[in-house]
Amino acid sequence: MTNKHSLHVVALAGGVGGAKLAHGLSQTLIPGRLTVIVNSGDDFEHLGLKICPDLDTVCYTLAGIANPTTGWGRWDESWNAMESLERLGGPAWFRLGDRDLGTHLERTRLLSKGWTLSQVTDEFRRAWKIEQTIIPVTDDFVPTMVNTDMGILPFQEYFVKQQCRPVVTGFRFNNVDYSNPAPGVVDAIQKAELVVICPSNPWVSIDPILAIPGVRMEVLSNACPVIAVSPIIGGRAVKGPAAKMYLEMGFKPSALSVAEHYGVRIIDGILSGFVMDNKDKKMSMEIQKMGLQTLVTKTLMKTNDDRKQLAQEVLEFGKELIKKN
Ligand code: FO1
Repeated sequence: MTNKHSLHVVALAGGVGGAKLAHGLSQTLIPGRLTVIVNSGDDFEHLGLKICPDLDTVCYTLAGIANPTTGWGRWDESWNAMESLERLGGPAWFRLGDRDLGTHLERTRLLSKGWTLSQVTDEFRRAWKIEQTIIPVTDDFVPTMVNTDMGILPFQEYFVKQQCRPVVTGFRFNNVDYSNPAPGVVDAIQKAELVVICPSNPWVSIDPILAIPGVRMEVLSNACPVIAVSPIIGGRAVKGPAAKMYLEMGFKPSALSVAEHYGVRIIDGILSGFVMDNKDKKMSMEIQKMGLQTLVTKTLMKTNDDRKQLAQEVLEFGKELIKKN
């Protein structure tokens, strides 16, 4: 690996795909130069515990303790508590492993003592020896609600309980107008020399971040490049329901649709650059015609080397855009 980069970078991330690129960035940037701002729209209360799936996925991944098979939850997990709960007839549709449960128990305990979610996250990050900053986008409860043909469903009921089967017609971020960015979010965006939108679901991972009052505006007020990495490769989502959502919302799932979703900064969007997979090379001209600089490369991250390689290329691309700015 070449020398680490010293840019101040903000990464916006949701779950598994976002966490992988954030992990790559954390390994290619000098400690302290990366701030990962994480979606909190998936958060919910379950079994009396505060569960923050995307926050935990990002933390576990950067700490090197994530489950490599599922992408979420802990590595080397056991399921005794779930088995015991199930035997008693309790709700076992949302699988919480024994090790993972420790996180939710301690987070819930600290929150009940008056800590904020961002304070708890910072405490956990230190305990897990993560050297980069990780912040939930907001300390307020702004749950994503999914409008479907089965009615309005809280996100985890749609995603896990119903296995993303209902047809999606829209999304709502409850309480968003009354929410504020968590401490550190605005500062990090103002200081950023590059903003990277990780390959997360645009509808339910990135939009809930940009919807928190002030966040989108701060990104736009900073003249630095904003680069998105497409989570759609060859018309399919690498993981999760993004492609299905695009179809159901009336769009063809493609890298182009993702670029159009975020839009171009000089018009009324947010992006200056777009990173897409080799498989979608044919679309790059069309995306350039929108007014975006493009990087076509291998974006599928199967190994840790893939994460570092993609991060390295995104940072080099970002530096080129900074020079052109
Ligand atoms: N996803 C599932 O598909 N099934 C589960 O039982 C499940 C449990 C779970 C527990 C803790 C956690 O942090 C995440 C968990 N996830 C599970 C993943 C999660 O709900 C989604 O991947 C995200 O919300 C989407 O980014």
